[in-house]
Amino acid sequence: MKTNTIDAVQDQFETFQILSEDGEVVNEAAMPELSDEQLQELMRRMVYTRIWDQRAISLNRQGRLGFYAPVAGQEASMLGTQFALDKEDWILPGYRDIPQLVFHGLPLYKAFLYSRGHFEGGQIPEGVNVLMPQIIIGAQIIQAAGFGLGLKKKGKKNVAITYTGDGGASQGDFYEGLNFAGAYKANAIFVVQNNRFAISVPVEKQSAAKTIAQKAVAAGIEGIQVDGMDVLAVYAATQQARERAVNGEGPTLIETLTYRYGPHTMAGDDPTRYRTKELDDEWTKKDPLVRFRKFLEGKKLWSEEQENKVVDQAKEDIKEAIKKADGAAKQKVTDLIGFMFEELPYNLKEQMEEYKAKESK
Ligand SMILES: Cc1ncc(C[n+]2csc(CCOP(=O)(O)OP(=O)(O)O)c2C)c(N)n1
Ligand SMILES: [Mg+2]
Repeated sequence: MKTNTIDAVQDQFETFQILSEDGEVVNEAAMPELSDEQLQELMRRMVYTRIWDQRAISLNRQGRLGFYAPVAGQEASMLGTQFALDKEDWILPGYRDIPQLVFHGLPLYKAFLYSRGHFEGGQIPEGVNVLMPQIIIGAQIIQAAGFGLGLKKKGKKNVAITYTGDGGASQGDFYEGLNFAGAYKANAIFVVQNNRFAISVPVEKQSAAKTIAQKAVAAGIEGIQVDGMDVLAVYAATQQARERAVNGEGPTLIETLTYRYGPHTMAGDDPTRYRTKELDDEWTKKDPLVRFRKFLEGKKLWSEEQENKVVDQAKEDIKEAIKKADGAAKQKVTDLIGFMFEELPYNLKEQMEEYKAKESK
């Protein structure tokens, strides 16, 4: 009797890579068809996001932003996936996935208002196909399965893409969502950004599985593990997953191997308590910006001058966006109550009256 199916399955999940850590092409056959301008745009977005992350961290320390989950290190995973989407595709993010929303059309000042817990940060402009970030770990997986089924039933050639972390892949919702999406061949893409830690818990302690990608097998869907520091590999894997989904071939689970250079959030965790310097150093060498910059420089598509231009632009945009966020009307209790229900229940009607009276004083 043979029961060693685990090895047979998980050994198939090799890490898909196009660029080596030195920016050399190691998989020419998988190279996506991107124009020089598109390649430069990918780099621009990653540099922009790195600067924005640095500014967001210092604005948070100054008390000028609220909740913030740093993204440095994860730019290729975030922006490589988003770059493969159509404007009409839908993004169902987690709390760290703000860059994808902004590059899908959410104005930057709204991202800042979201960070401040201001309701305007949650009001998505018409035509921007994103949902608000989910804080409940794994909840968006089930929503994406349903959303993807909805798109399919409407005959849309579009996908719902959702993001969670390695920790999210340990949740019940994750398995339920994948299974449902597989059963109904929903137009969905599930991205697990495996940054190796769920706050302080290492991925090795969360699961006996060698990869998260292999969890696709039990749901009967496609699964791939990608080098999440290689923006071209991430892009190519997402583009393929998208093609399959819109052609009725069902969902895909994409695991990106990545790392967050900063803390979990700005609420006060100290990564030195749960990560070694050796591990940090190992992943610093894999920096997605350094790798892609080397690749582009080799093709004479990127220069210090271009980089500086992006840095200046990012700083300028952030200044403008913060100014705009500062200009938002002060949030009132009646705003919060008013947005909760279309028809207020009696107890909230009472509270509404009470606060209206207080606020008018
Ligand atoms: C259902 C639920 N349980 C616990 C938490 C608290 N919590 C917030 S973030 C987090 C870790 C998530 O780790 P991971 O999925 O790897 O995502 P990452 O933050 O690393 O991107 C936990 C446990 C939560 N928000 N929701
Ligand atoms: Mg994680």
